[in-house]
Amino acid sequence: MKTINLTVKGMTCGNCVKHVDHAIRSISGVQQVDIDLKSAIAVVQSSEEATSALIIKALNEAGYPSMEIGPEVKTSLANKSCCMGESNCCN
Ligand SMILES: [Cu+2]
Repeated sequence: MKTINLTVKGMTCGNCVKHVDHAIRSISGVQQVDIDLKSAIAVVQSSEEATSALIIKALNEAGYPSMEIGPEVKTSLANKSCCMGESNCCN
């Protein structure tokens, strides 16, 4: 098992989170996906089979450009999303 941390652009509501979750889980080898909407970060637990390149490609195709980040970037990105948990910001 390994952990892949990603920033995901374009998530503005719970539906986006579902789409991103679904896109990531479609990659074989992915075991668990945790997505934080506010900080625009997805944390993926997977086997070696699932690479960050495959996940990023799937997310790009789903319309959510993403980038792999190290675990240390997580905190500095917190609270920088435009939406901050509002429910209707996806228009
Ligand atoms: Cu949305």
